[in-house]
Amino acid sequence: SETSFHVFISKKIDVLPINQTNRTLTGGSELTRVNIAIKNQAKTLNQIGEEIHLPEDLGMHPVLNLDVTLSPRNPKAPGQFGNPVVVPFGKEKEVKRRWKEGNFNVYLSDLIPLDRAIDDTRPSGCADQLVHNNLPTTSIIMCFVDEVWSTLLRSVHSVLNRSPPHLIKEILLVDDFSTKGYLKDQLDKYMSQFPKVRVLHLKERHGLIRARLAGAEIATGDVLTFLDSHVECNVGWLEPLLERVYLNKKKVACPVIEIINDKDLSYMTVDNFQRGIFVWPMNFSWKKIPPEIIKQNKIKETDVIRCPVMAGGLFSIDKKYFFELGTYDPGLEVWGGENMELSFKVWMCGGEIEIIPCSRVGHIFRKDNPYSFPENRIKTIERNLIRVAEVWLDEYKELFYGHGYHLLDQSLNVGNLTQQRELRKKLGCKSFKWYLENVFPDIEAPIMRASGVIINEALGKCISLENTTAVLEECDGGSKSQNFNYTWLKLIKQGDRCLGPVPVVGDLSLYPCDNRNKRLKWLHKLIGVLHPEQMDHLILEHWKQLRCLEANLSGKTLKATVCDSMNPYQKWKFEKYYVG
Ligand code: LR7
Ligand code: MN
Repeated sequence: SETSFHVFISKKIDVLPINQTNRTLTGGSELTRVNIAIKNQAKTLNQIGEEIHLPEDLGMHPVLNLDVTLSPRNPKAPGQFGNPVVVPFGKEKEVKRRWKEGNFNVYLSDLIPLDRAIDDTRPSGCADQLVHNNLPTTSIIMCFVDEVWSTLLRSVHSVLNRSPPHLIKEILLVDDFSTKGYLKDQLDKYMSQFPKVRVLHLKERHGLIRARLAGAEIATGDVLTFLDSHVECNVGWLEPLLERVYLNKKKVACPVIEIINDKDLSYMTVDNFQRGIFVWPMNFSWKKIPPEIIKQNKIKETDVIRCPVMAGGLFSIDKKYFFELGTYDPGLEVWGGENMELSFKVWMCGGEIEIIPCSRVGHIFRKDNPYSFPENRIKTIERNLIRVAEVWLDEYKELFYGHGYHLLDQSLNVGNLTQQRELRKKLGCKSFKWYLENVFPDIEAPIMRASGVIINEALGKCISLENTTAVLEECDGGSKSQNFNYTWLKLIKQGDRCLGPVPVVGDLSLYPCDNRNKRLKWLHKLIGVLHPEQMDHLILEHWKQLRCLEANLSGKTLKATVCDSMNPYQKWKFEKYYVG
């Protein structure tokens, strides 16, 4: 379009920042040739460092650095400028007593101004980046349950104080059936002084996922911006997020999440070069971009960072796109997993998740949820994750269950998944394998734990299948009947059948595989990974007695029998082990 600068770098489409002072576009580091359309005129950047001068009127302006807190009424007030606050002498008991109201230093939060100033922590260059004049408007959606009064208010004030008013369509505060009196009777009154703030009181506990959806349903802005209810938005935070969504409505833009310390309420910046990732069994984590990669690719502090998953709480998404994607799975309860679900959905169905370094928002990180879960906390989160795994992970759900082994055994009722699976089909989303290869290629995700022939220590012979009976033979890696896969769910597979003992007799045979059948599961401690020369038992844990796979002295047959830790006829090794 006339005013956007889509830059085509081979197949990737990205957007180059425009230098505002001399209005130039410069070819970046990894580009060889870049075609740009400016006001419908094609121009080409042929090499790194080459510049294109832009026309006078781009329909853009430098980010509005609005911050009404910059000359605070009371610069000496505790916590001003994001400084740490010291607990006054003699108040330690009160601090302790009030801590559990929010699982952070509630006493100090009440002490610091609701509109305190914080440092501008943006990397240099952010303040003069250009954004479009016609950015979409946004609805801010903040849901909360029993949030502390001063942090909730500080969150709202930080939005009002540091956002361009014309871009805020409304601020929706969704009260997820709080029990605290002040959130019922005082909040509406306090917020009535701000025409843009609306409070929605839910009639029953929805959990954060459905509470956000309740907000999204009534939102009237073009973009939805979700925030937690204990944040402080920093100067210039909003426009860079909306700019990304404006450039491409399938971009989901997240701010850099900075830290409001739970003990002294100080505002602390964080390392820019981090991606949001997950570790099995699907726990969110940050991963540093290695310095050599930063150097190699000349990644700048202001460069957008593409993330396999988002942290969850803070992001802007085009409203129409959010609904096209089918929002969140409304079957997710209370807390957890929804960030995985939305991230997989966005990437696999054609969108992108980005962290925008020029947008920064502080968040109080706490050790524990300060509110109650209607049902068991751990079970609730696990149930959510199982729903996500069952809909999005394809064959990789074995890794999920393999790392959270108990998840497979649970008699948890995860509810109906038909709708979610159909949605994925309808949207024509890509496979989880595609996601891993293209979005998260640095994850260690081998589908098998070990594979190839299975060698016996005493005999140096390998397990082979004659029809469906297991026997021993001279090893031959090329032989199909000697090749097995050892899966995350502890099955020893050949094709789609699994090795298991014949009841009572103990001979080995092939059975139809069943991920939940404990009687087919072999524990193998995989010391082969660390010491390739060592071998270990293959143990059936779930028979009346522990059973180990043993080669017969004759060197022909094998059986599952009483374990003997020293016996080399009971020690085995797979040809190849995978780390993951
Ligand atoms: O039942 C509930 N109803 C609610 O309205 C439970 C919670 N909530 C509200 C709650 O008041 C808060 O405003 O939902 C918001 C998030 O809950 P938190 O603050 O207890 O969550 P968190 O900050 O510990 O956890 C992160 O992961 C969650 C997983 O479901 C959500 O996605 C949170 O939004 C998310 N927070 C962030 O991404 C901030 C940075 C954390 C990191 C890394
Ligand atoms: Mn939070």
